[in-house]
Parts: sequence; structure tokens; C-alpha cells
Amino acid sequence: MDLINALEGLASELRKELDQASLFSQEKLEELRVDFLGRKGRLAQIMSKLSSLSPEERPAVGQKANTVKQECSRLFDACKQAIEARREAAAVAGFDPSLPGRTPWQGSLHPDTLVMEEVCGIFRGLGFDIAQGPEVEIDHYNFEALNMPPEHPARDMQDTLYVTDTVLMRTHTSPVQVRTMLARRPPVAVVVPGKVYRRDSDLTHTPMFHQIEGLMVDRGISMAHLCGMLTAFVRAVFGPATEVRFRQSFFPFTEPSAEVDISCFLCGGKGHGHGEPCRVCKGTGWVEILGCGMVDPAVFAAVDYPSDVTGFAFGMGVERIAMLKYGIGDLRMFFENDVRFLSQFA
Ligand code: 2NM
Repeated sequence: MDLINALEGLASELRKELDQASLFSQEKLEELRVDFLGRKGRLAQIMSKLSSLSPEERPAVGQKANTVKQECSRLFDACKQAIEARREAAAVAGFDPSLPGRTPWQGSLHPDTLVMEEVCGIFRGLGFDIAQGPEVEIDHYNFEALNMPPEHPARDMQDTLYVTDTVLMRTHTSPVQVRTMLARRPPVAVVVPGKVYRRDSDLTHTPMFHQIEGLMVDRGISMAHLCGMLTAFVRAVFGPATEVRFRQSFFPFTEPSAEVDISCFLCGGKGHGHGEPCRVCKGTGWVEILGCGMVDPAVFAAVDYPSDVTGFAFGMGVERIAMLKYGIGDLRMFFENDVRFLSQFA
């Protein structure tokens, strides 16, 4: 008979629901009791159909209802005691499982890390290895081998943090390229992300910042490879419509040297928007993004490479790229580690 089945089902449904019940609160258990045994509960709903039965059928159903009700009450009471016992044990142990949980903080990567990972990922796709090296360097790798002998005016361009006469905090990541060339024969293709140090501190300079430099050396490497690689790179970071401009420049370790400008990603190179000069490119339509050049033969001589190899190198400031990419207006944000800033990069 349907109602008998329904009544029997009720007890097994309750057993299932109470499986986890020692983890319930008393409040939740009481809600469950009302749901099953309350005036408009599941048992009451089944019994409301009693009137549809013939008078002969009713006593059996009524009896069944009584046993089911007793069984359910017994289950509820046992559960209530189990919850109370658990609460008492936990209280003795000094832990209250009925307290709401604490939401753990979700960490996020620093914008410097995001940019270094993105840039290194792009160059890995172009066939470059990633190399790293010490932040405390010797004069020889940081300057001498990079065509900056003692008294070279270029050493004044970079205010160096010295540890001793010959030991210093690296002022760029280029000494890692030197170490790489000393350790490997051409072909070499590496990018080097990392911290660099300068004796400089104001609104737009910090004593420590991040650079990514790259180097590709082989027989037959030309300016065309440099242009192709760097164009592919900036389009991967700033979008396929980005225009690229190579502007003549100077570095001690490259000849010729150039700075790379990209068409402004904010105003699209127009130099203005809403009738105002563009705030990213200051109205020029171009944004400087990195420096580069063909490695000076003096650098290859310093690492004992044969005189017929050629190569290109490039370098960029990570904070500068991040400021452009994420619209960060203040360099100090990178070093204050304010969670309200950092969490925006989650
Ligand atoms: C730059 C610009 C131009 C550079 C040169 C070298 C090395 F080691 F191969 F000589 N590494 N990086 C380089 C060249 C770096 O940064 C603005």
C-alpha cells in the first residue's frame, strides 16, 4: 500500500539525512525535526492522505505511522545527544566547531613577477633559454667585459653600489650574459630576468629595480634578426597592431645601438584623445620600450669568442613595462607591498 511505503521510506530518508548529523548544529537539527515531524512536515503530509482510504485500511496505516514517528523521534534524540557530546568534548579541547570558518587570504603575484613571467614566456617561445646569475658581482663581469674599462665615462652613467673595490651590486643583468658566453659556445640565445641596483633614489628611481635582458649570438646574426625578434616580442605584449620604431642610440656594449619605441597603445599613435594630449605618450604618439643593439666585438673578445660571430642584445626595465601595461602611475607602488595594490593583480 502506497501510504505504508511512504511511511517506511520516511524513516530511511531520515537516517540518510542524519548520517552527517553529528556535524550539525542543534538549530539545524531542529529544522530537520520540524521538516519531518512538524505540523506541516513530511509525516503530517503523508497522514493527510489518510482520509482517502477506506475505513478498513486506516488502522494499519495509523499503526505504521505511530511506529515510524517513534523511530524518527528516537533517531532525533540520539542525534541531539551526539551533537551535544561533541560540542562538550570540543569545548574541553578549546575548539568550537560551531563557529563560522575564517576565509583564507588569496595570494597574488607581484606585477614585476607577472611581467617577467610573460616576457620570459614569449622569448622561450622564440627559442631563448632563461638564465640567472648573482646579484653581487665582480667589477670585471659588470663593467670590464662589457667594454667599460676603468675610467670609462660610461661607468659614471651608472651610479654603482660598491661592496669592496672590485665587488659591487650588479647595475644591470648583462654580467649574466657574460657568464653565459664564458660557459657556452655559440649559438647562444638567452634572456635574463632579475634584480639590479643603482645608487639612485627619487620619485622615478629606486635603488633596486628589475630588468630583463636578452642575447642572441651565432654566425650570421644581423640587425634584421634583431628587428624581427623585437617586433614579434612587442606585438605579443602590446597587441598585433603595434607599430615599432628603431631610433639611433648609444650603449658601450653595442654598436650600432638603438632604442625601440612602440606606437602608443592608449591613443593608437594619434598623440591625443578627447582633444587632450595623450597622457601615456605625452602627445608624441610613441612610447619608449627597450634598448638594443649589435653586440660590440670588444665584448666577444672579452669572452674569447671567435671574431666571426655576431649577435644582438637588448634590455628593458620591468617596472616601466608593468607601469605601461597596467596603468600604474607611481613607481613607489612596486616596493610598498600594500595588499590593496597587490591584490588587484590576482
Ligand atoms: C641593453 C641595451 C643594449 C646588452 C648587451 C649585452 C651583452 F652582454 F651582450 F653585451 N647584454 N645586454 C644590452 C644592449 C642591454 O639594455 C638597455
